[in-house]
Amino acid sequence: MENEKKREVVFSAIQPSGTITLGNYLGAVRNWVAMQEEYDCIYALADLHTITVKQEPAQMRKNIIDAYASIMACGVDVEKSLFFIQSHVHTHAELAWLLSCYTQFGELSRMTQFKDKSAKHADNINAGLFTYPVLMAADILLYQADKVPVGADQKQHIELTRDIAERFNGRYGNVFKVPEGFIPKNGARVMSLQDPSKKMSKSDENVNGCVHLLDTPETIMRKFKRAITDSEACVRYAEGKDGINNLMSIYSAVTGLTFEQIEHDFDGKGYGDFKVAVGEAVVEHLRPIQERYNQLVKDKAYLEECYRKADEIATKISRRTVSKAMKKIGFVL
Ligand code: ATP
Ligand code: LTN
Repeated sequence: MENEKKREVVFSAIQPSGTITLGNYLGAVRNWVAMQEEYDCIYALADLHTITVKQEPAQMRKNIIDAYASIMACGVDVEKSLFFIQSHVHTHAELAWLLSCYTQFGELSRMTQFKDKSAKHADNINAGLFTYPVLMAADILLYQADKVPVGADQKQHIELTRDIAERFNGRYGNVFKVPEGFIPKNGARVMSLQDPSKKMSKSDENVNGCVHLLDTPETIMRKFKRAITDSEACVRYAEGKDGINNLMSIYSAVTGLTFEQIEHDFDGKGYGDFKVAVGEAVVEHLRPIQERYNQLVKDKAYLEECYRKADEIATKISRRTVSKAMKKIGFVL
């Protein structure tokens, strides 16, 4: 028999902190789907991460199930990949504690997401918000992941994960695989439609800035028609044209057209026509995802069957890494 090459492991996660956005989809989830063919993929709903900001219990329960169904609707296939719920797999919290003792206060203080989120939630700068990247490092290192598909905003957290892994390995020998981030060329940083200097975010206070995967076609069209642009009225990609650059990136990501082709197709046309075209392309791209979502979310028993199965397998795989790390540290197992 031919010696089959072992496939590389991919790990990523998303917080079920609200409905999934076009930014989450183009920056991360779309790549999760594409990578399933070539890699052994492991994906999680990072529900433990969400409580670093205030959550309302009933809404949180709904968000978790909705996010699970949404990600499946995007094309994460539970027959090909593991897709589990972080809090059900207890090794995540365990390894996070261990790794927190190998992470420096100074390193965590430099994380820009912590600085941004503590400015935004000044009344609740809890220890979890600060140690958030350690839990994320644990998520990744538990599965000995080679590649981590994320949007550009997570680059700093991936570098920290590598530093923690290298530090631990330096002291105890080869315990963790040192992972690499996988950031897409197009779509890595989808910006707010209302303030193109800020990333599109689930928690944007201006609802028109953010397109959600499950927005109705009318809502999507309205948000794109109102998108902030500039006064040049010429569809071309250039420095200082953040609004148009963002719309061109979105259009390119959903149609596969290059920037040159887009500039050519819209030569002589105004921003009004372009915004309608981008809106329509996004509506069409999301239509099959929304249809699948509407079917999946009706069958709660099936969703539960899927995550319970994955939770169990993830527990088994990740337990091996925790045991190895604990043994090396000096715990009596
Ligand atoms: P929150 O607004 O609650 O902080 P978030 O929308 O920033 O959440 P996460 O759930 O933490 O996102 O991120 C899931 C994935 O989506 C990550 O890989 C992240 O890099 C990616 N992502 C988030 N926002 C964008 C964006 N605007 N453009 C591209 N990728 C994004
Ligand atoms: N922090 C991530 C979500 C996340 C994640 C992970 C991403 C939690 N654990 C592990 C990749 C790998 C975010 O996108 N804000």
